[in-house]
Amino acid sequence: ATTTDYLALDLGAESGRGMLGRFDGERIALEEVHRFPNQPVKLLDTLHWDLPRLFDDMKAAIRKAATLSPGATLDGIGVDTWGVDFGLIGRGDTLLGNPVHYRDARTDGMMDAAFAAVSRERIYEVTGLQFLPFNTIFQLLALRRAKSPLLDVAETLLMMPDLFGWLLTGRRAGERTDASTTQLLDPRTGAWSDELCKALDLPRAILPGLIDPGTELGPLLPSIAEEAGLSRPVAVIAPGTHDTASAVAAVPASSSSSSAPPDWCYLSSGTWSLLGVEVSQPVINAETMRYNLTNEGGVAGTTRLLKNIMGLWLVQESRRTWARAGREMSYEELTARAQVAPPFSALVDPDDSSFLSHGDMPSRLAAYCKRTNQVLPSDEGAIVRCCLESLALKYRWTIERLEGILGTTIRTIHVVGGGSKNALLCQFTADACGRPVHAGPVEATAIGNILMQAIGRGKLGSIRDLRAVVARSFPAVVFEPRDTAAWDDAAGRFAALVK
Ligand code: LFR
Repeated sequence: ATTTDYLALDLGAESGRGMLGRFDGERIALEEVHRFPNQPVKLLDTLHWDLPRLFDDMKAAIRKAATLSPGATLDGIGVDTWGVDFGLIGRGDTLLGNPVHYRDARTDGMMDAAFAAVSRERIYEVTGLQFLPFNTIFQLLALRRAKSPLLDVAETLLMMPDLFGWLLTGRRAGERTDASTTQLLDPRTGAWSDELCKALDLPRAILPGLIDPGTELGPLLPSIAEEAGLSRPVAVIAPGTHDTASAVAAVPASSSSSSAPPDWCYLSSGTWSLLGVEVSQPVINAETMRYNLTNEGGVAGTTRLLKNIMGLWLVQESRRTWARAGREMSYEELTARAQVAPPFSALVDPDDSSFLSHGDMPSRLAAYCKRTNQVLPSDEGAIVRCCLESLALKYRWTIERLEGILGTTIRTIHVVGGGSKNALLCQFTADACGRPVHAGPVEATAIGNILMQAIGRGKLGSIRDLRAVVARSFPAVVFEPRDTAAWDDAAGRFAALVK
């Protein structure tokens, strides 16, 4: 069989990477061609993404991929990023400012402002999306309330991956999986919600036309192709452009049947921990609202019923705090110290809103512990251990809620993404949840991106085939549960913390 070559441009909140995937019809071989930091920039009081820098790094990745692929050709290029953030485009292809970081404080108070115009229940009923203060809907409301001039002149809103797609091709389109993170899309009709736009006075006309994952956006602009040294035109294909959609597409499980919920869950583990189940229809009811579960759009018409759990952000931001104070440590070193720290000294609900923004994380963890009559030890190992144990306990809590809502039993946890490399967290997860953890692949997001391009090009048939390719190419590492009694005790303590 002929092999085909695809480039995934996968941008995460901490770093981006260009991954070249060579697909021979059976297996995929992956090569990292370029890795680059993603450093937000504060301008006056607002935290921005550094779009020009990131785009330049994407072009560097294309250049390197062209050098590595035989004949300097590619069969596709696809972009995925985190959700909710966007850029605005005005007349004559004018980019209106740099996109703002979802952790920026501009959305403070916006959820309540929205609920004054349309009830929380109604927003949930229409969108099925969990309430996170940074959802696009609240960012747009913040712009409106600040009387931003941008909204007066914007022609088109493009989500981050669509924005890069536009810079690569000149075409404006909204890919569905990322559109589903806005809280402005009705998952039942698949259309933008006129009702919510009207109720909140948001400009419905700037929301783009929608395309499905696997759609060719257009050819790479000739000037970029030439700059990269590509020998012939390359198609830019929209994968599941929301990183979580791509990551879950590449979970090496047997695909869900079309009706019954599957007996496995996924945990896409990176800056965030996205834990949930793949379902065939959105599940929107009083319980999913109560537990703030979300229904995000997946590839091939699937829905991800999941919870956003604060994730390794707790450790990443602690590490940055220590580094600023001159105590620089690698993740490996921090994890090794956590491993030998005493168990269950203090527990936190990782999703406490005080942990959301940038800044001194250890102090916020300590303040949380104080508020809940616990003492957080001051050494780094104990703090990281507290974060990892608390995450594992929140995973258990979430799985139990999902099982109750779906009336199903979850037997296996598939952990994908960077966090699947953290053996301590994987073991904690298996122990806390009393279920085996199948860890890997680490680069699930890039793999899902690449194989969705292959589907778009007709080289692969279905999501089931896609997952079989992943399972053949990347054997999982299995962590069996042990030591579950100690975790049962901790789970009792933990439950009291979660409101
Ligand atoms: C993960 C992710 C989550 C989304 C968060 C913010 O990278 O895309 O799915 O809730 O980032 O956009």
